[in-house]
Amino acid sequence: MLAALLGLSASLILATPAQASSADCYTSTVCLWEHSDFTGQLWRQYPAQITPCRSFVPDGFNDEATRIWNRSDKVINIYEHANCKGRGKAIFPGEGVNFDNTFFNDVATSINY
Ligand SMILES: [Ca+2]
Repeated sequence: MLAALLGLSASLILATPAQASSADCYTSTVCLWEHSDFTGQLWRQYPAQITPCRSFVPDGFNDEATRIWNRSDKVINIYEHANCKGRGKAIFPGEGVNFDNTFFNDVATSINY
């Protein structure tokens, strides 16, 4: 089951801006949107794909995230720098956070759990 999910999600890292909405954040994934209203570019992965640390740079999503929704059962951490360094923020299972007007708006560069 997990292998099937991983294979499927490889093509689902980024949705096109015209498609992105909260409905595109699937059960058990971690989703980040470019804008606070769930629009713009969407980055989406399963927790197994962000360990031990995943950078947003190769995904074209560096310093873009403004909203996060953690639909996984893991505590997710985002970081201001690559290699999961710098200031971090924990996002708990089921938690959604809007980074507008916070330090983390357009700052996240890497993620892990
Ligand atoms: Ca943004």
